Amino acid sequence: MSILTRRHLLRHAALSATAATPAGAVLGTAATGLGGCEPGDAEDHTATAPSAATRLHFPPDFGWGAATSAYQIEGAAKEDGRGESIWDTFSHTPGRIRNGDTGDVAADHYHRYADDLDLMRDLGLRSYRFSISWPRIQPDGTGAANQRGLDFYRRLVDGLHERGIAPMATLFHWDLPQALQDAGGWESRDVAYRFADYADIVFAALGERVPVWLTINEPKTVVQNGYLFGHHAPGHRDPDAAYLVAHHLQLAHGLAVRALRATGGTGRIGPAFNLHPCYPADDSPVDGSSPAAEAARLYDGYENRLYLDSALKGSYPADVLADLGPDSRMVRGIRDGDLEIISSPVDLLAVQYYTPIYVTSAGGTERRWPTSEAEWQQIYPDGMYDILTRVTRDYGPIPLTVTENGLPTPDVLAADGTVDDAGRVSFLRDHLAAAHRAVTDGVPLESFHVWSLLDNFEWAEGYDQRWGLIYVDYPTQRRVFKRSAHWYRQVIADNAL
Ligand code: IFM
Repeated sequence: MSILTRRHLLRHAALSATAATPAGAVLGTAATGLGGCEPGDAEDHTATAPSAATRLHFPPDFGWGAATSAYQIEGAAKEDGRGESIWDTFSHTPGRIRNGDTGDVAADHYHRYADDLDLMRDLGLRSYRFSISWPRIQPDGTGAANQRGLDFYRRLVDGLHERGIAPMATLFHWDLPQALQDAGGWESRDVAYRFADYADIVFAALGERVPVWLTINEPKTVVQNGYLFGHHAPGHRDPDAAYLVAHHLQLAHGLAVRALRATGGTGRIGPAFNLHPCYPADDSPVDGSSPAAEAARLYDGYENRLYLDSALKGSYPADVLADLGPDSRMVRGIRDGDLEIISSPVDLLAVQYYTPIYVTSAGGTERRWPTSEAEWQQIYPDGMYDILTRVTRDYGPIPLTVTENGLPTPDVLAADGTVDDAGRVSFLRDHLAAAHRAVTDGVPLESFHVWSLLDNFEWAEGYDQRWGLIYVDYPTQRRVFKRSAHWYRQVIADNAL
């Protein structure tokens, strides 16, 4: 592994070790600037809507959506036969999660899903992206299906249809059954095949009712946070294992695509990648030969091409393989035929954009824009444009959906019952404007999902960060539309910014 890669890892380790972002550097606090936004952007734009001529109209039938994931909102950790996942184990391990929080109750969505569906309808959503909890379907990760788990998702999907909202289901959003972790987790090639079995069960039960499937949510986050830096489950710090895990996650993706095709159904399917545009910190041309450009290119290999190239081109990037070296567990773990499976044709690509990365000639990184409460997130809306146009340019006109975009803001429920998250309104408006510009320039973007519908369990940050359009008062589980939810409802109704 090269010096650059070690620096890449160190940079992440440093970020992950950082405590909360210093006050004053946070978007949405009174004293801060808004990266990528104009001065005064924290104003309520619902009150100053642009004239019809200057509005940004989205394509007819644009899929306005919001996203969640099972462990982050469902709670009901021990109900209806649900097994344990690695996030149950991890969150109950002292010292792993801020304030000792767990997903045991979360937003209690498992019990309140019908009310939450009504909130989605009130918001005007046309698409809802959620994930299915593998340990609800197969408590130990193998064997017969747990019917009560399937029934929950059947009720959820039916409720979406009744309200005219299209379901978009993610098969895996990090909650691996603990029993499979005990058998080696994603380091074990066999787990990719167990995932395909699980996918078979889910497709048989829900395949007719779910028009869009996503396979694995953010394999890169599992690789980096779960296996390089250890601040996500399963909490390992093992670079050699990490990239073998990347390969097995990609293999699992391809097997699930094939499983859906084998049903003969009409559902569409694709991967969900969090993509970070990587820029040379010295502002030299991205495709140039300056040391910073070269360093940024390898960084891009680890952040983006490792996943994009294998799924969409059928090859791993040569620079990353060379950097890992022929003796790495990943390179040794690639078998004949794997890349054909991984690159099984997909119907769409789900893009999740949060932050850019600026890479120095020495392979380190620099911050250029203010961060949100999530210290890893620089606020740079143009990155949305860059990543969407780049994917279309490099991988062809595959339909795209943005399945996550958002930020945490320091939201407070005021005495008058309102939540004024002006920073979220500014952020979403600027990122949607960038997405619109990409559409104007020919990107086949079909939908956009805000992360997140509800405040929820933000992994190692517990409930400290609030990412939702809808505020959750955890002691009472009361839901309150934030200012951003009112604003988003209007955007959806107008189909325009
Ligand atoms: O909350 C997460 C989500 O689970 C995956 N994408 C990033 C979000 C914010 O960190």
